[in-house]
Amino acid sequence: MNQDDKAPDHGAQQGFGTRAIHGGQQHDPSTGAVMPPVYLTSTYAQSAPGQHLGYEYSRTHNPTRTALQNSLASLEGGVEGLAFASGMAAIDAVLKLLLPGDEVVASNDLYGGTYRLFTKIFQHFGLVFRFVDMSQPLQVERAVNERTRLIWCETPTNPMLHIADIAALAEIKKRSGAMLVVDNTFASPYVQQPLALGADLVMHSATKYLGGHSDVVLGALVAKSEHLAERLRFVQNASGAVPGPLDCFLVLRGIKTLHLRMERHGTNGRVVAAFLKSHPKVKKVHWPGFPDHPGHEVASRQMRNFGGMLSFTLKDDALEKAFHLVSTLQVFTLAESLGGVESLCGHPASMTHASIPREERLKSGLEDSLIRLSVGIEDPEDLLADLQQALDKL
Ligand code: P1T
Repeated sequence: MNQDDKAPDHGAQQGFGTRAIHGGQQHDPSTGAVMPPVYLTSTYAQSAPGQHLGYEYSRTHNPTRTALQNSLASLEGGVEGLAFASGMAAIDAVLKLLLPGDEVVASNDLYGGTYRLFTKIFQHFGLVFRFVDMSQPLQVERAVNERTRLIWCETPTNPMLHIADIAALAEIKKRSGAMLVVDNTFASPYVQQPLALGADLVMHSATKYLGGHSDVVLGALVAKSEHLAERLRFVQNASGAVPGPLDCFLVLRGIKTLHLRMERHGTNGRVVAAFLKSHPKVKKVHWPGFPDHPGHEVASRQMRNFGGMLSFTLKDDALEKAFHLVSTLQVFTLAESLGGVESLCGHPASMTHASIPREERLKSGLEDSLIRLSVGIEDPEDLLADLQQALDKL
């Protein structure tokens, strides 16, 4: 497989499931292996200086990574996919396209690590961040000025499940000349296609739904234009935060069942959300599938289903009760991360979002007692029974 070979164009016209399995893939030319070999090599022989088969050094290119990157491009409908050592490394690469004085308008509800990277690292290099409620396009419009280079959007957001209208943001970015990046981690490419809605770049923590089995940490970007892909490819190689070939293989294997898993995450998410909403000990459930969710209309338009993520608070808001609940669940494991086949629960204020100051968390509605669920693909009755037993013990 030559890294310059463009993946066979299985085409956006083929269905998502077919692309998840075949998109950008070719059988190994030397053996016919159906899955790409895990190329555990750091370097490649040259017959004379500069004479090689398209691969020189594995920071720059590795055939297993090429196979994954081609798959990512096919799934998101972009010109090129780029894989990174983690989701954070992918975000880091995007921010490195900017210069001191450039401004970023970002969602005020974001994964805690993204907020930390923005405010504790890139702010020190002279970038300016403006955090707004992206479910209100007017707030974005007001925050954008002639120095804005990037609009950074999570939708649905982590952990409040706020919904931003990607097509409306794309209109704003067109007028401003900024680049629109969508962190598509919570939705996955099966559920939401940001590039088709006008975004320039999609980012993923592939650690989550793309990998799908909680066994790998990896990040991804998919660019809509060749120009953007080229700039990011430069950063990927120059900074060097690339994933190893085994990790690329694991994500590629996960992707092959993405469509099936996301269907089940969606139906289980719906069942769990409805159960919690009707439970007398639950105060509020954040899930965009409810008709009374403020983002429901936009989510119905831009998402294929409402995914498997939700968050909720208990009545009387006692922090000890939230701690008790997450510690009493048995099928749901108390752990960071999301998007795997197994159900997880978490307490964002002390875990995934602890690096965001409390005043900032409260601005986006992230209360101290909020509980987040990543609903897996187990039998739904067992998930409900687990929640019931834990709520009964409060
Ligand atoms: O963990 P990593 O692969 O580096 O991805 C970072 C990241 C980026 N964007 C979103 C929306 C994320 O949720 C994450 C990682 N999130 C968790 C670990 C979590 O439990 O929320």
